[in-house]
Amino acid sequence: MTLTPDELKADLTLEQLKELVGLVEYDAEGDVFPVTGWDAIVFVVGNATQAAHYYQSAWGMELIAYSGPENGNRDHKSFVLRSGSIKFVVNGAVDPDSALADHHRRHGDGVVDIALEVPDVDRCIAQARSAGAKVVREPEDVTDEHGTVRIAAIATYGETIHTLVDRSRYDGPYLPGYVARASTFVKPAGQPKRLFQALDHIVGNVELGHMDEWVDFYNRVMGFTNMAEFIGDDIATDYSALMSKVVASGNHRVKFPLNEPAIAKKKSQIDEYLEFYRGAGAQHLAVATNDILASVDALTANGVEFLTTPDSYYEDPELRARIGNVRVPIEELQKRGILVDRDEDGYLLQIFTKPLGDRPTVFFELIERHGSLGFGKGNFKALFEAIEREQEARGNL
Ligand code: TYF
Ligand code: FE
Repeated sequence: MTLTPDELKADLTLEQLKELVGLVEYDAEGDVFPVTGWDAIVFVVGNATQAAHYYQSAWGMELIAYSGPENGNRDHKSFVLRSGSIKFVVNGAVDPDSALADHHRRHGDGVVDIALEVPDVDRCIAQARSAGAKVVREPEDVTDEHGTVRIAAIATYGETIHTLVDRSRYDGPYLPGYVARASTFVKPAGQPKRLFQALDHIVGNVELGHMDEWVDFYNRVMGFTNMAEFIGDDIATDYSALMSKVVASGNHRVKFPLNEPAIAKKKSQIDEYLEFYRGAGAQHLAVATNDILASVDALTANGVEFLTTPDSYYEDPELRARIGNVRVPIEELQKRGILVDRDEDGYLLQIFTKPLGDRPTVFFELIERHGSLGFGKGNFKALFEAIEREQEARGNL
């Protein structure tokens, strides 16, 4: 396993990345759809100019590229931001007749494209097509003075797509059509260099009864394998009101939990999402940090709001016994509302933000892994109770 160019640029070592996001060794021979890693996560937002500021000022991201009316793109503004090995792209309509304006009216702020870097775009498209996937962009070379990218795209759940990019012959800041652009924003003194270093997983919410269909899509079309962690009927009816299964690329760089609503005692948070997003879409992005305490402190100081965790969670003797020793006293986690879970491979620390935009749809998770390859199964009850408190405050429970 080697590092991708973006991981190299982020000064990560393979060992650090393995620890951060839980990579596994796998046999690349026979992979029908080889994926190198995440390329970029593309958002449509109501105001990209201000969203780009938010991702810099609140999330400590760095502006690296731009496309907009000043360089010939009269349709929309597009800002490319980076933190460690992750790129976020925020797009907002300039032209009132832009398709993005329409997309935004229907879905609100959200993820339109989970772009993946692949070594062989044509091979992936041939595989996807033969497995019945919808190809929304045929493979093509796009060239500028920085070189050539080969690019194509397939549809996934809702109106979300996976762009597939081979950028091995390209050294521009993002894609042809973009110019390099640096942040003018000055970081607050004392803030860590980065608040997150990598992307761990992106969760998709799909309609009732469709989870297995999408698990099957990722199995058949993209050769992803199922991970052990899932939320079945048993957990669903008692408190989560959702079912969930996880698929991952061969080396686990790319992990996609997939949720569907479940009929339970309360209205499912997944139904609330589907109602306000107007269909299936990306629910949360989990970003990996190697110091979740410092990240939460900086984000909180920058005005980012997290779900709260009651003191009873930390005082539960069963939890304490199960968790054992972690790298800091439990009180340090309690002060910040950070959740902790342990499994046979190790432990993880995690915390969830409130929804990022105006609609109760997409949110972020911060995750610090110490060996655990899971998703915080032991925290599901406390987490879903916290989400339901928010849902209730919004009048959607
Ligand atoms: O990604 C996961 O599975 C965990 C748990 O609505 C989770 O972060 C699952 C569903 C959900 C929120 C969190
Ligand atoms: Fe998660």
